[in-house]
Amino acid sequence: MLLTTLSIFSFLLLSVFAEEIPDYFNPYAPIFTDKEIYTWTDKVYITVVAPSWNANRYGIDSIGTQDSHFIKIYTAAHSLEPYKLTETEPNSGVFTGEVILTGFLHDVDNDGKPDTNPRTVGNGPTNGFLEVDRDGGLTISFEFAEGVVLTYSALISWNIGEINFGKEIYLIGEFAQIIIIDPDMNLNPEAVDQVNVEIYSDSDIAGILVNAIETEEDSGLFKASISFTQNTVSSGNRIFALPGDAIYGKYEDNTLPSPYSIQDDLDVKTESRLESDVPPIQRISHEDIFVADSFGVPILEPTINQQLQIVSMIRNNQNYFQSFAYIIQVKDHDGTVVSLSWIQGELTSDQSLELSQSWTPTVTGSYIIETFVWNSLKDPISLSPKSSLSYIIQ
Ligand SMILES: [Ca+2]
Ligand SMILES: [Ca+2]
Ligand SMILES: [Ca+2]
Ligand SMILES: [Ca+2]
Repeated sequence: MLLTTLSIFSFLLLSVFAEEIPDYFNPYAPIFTDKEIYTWTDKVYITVVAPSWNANRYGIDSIGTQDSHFIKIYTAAHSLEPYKLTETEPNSGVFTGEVILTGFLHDVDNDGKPDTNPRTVGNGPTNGFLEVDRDGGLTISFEFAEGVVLTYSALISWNIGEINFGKEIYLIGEFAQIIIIDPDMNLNPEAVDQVNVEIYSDSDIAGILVNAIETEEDSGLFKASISFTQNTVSSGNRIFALPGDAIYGKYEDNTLPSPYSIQDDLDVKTESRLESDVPPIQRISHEDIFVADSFGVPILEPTINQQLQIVSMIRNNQNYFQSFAYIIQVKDHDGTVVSLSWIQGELTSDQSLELSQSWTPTVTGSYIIETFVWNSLKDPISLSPKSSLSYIIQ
């Protein structure tokens, strides 16, 4: 049978070479792979265009295992030979196969244990495994005809991982998506892999460790969904974060390309922000101010040298903590500020708070009392509309 096939092949080859042959018979370019650069654990799809090896137009032929016409798939240190490729259709003359690269022993998540299973085994067309190094290449050779060996090489390299949040800003109540792209962590191209990612916030620097799951068996793209809490501690995929916090994602890449060393690692980081779903100006409500005595009894006709309390009530309209700076400013009829003071503090979820500040007028006349609620004195954002009230001091 083998002899028959070979003799038919020889005949075809001779007759083909006897004529001026079309380009696709060019023996120096018929081996292809699906990529030019592979990572250490990729699946490699191989195609060889060899119409002259289509011995039977009505049946599926194969190449690579016939004596002295072996296909060899190899690196500097490891080799699969012979390796069979099979015809895609009975009369295509196109032969394909797959090989899974298995890398070398290496700890990819820094837990002290290697995470790969390097092995070199298989005879094709789809059952091959081949150990490869971080750098260097992979070569496929095919002894196409007596003394004519075709070779094709692809490169192997690790990649620097990327990390991103799905959005630049998240609102309270939304889920955040963290995305890590590192083809080197697609350790098994036929199964869903996962990577670890650290998530932390300004309010919880310790943060959480989250598993990001590969989106498909062979994608090298990993995702995790994160929720935010303002009322409970961080746990699982839930991170404690307050509005205004930066949210951080950090991936430790232990598979770095040259010139990094194989043992090097690199923290790859990204940042997003959590914002309140309540517009800033509505976050705190602010009741009308009034002037009272030290017992809180309103004074309708204040007089000079009387110690007055400027009283108001503020309320947090959010179900989480809010820091504030409450500013009280008194201006005389010329617009000159005669008293300026502030109170800084924090409101818990939906908390109401009565605030009072004393003022003792020393000159008769008309005054305007104004109050403002900001988030802080340093980086002020108004959390409530300004309140003002006119008084005549007698
Ligand atoms: Ca055929
Ligand atoms: Ca490990
Ligand atoms: Ca995978
Ligand atoms: Ca990597």
